[in-house]
Amino acid sequence: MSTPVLILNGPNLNLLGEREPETYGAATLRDVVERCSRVAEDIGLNVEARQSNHEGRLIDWIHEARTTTAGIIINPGAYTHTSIAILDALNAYDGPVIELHISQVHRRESFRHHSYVSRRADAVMAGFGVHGYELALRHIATLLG
Ligand code: CA2
Repeated sequence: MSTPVLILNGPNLNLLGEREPETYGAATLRDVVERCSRVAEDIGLNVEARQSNHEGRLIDWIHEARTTTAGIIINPGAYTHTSIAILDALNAYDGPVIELHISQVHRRESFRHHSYVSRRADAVMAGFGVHGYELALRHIATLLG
């Protein structure tokens, strides 16, 4: 088995598919993880998916990922726009990092236009809907060779 890619989702993303389908679509987080697992199998990757509503827990998982994962796909939720602590944790991570947003954040409120995480991310995706997770996985596969 290859070293896994971590798919990390931040606050409120556990509600995917339950609220605001016009912004975030109808798929649940479980659907997203299932699709990613299938894609990962096709392209010879392994995925591990985690979600938390707590900043510190996300940071602990990023620290743990330093020795256990080959790359990180992160949707930090609203912490994108507020968390220097998550940026610092990602700065201590050596593998590829892709920042992902389901919605096209630059078309939304101005407070969603700035991202701390983007200073570390090797690639940033926004507006691809939940399909973005699969695209990010394929991109990380090319980065990992
Ligand atoms: O577009 C994205 O993926 C976001 O990272 C989602 C965050 C938002 O704060 C960012 O600005 C952009 C919010 C996640 C909330 O997720 C929900 C999903 C379904 C229902 C309610 C909230």
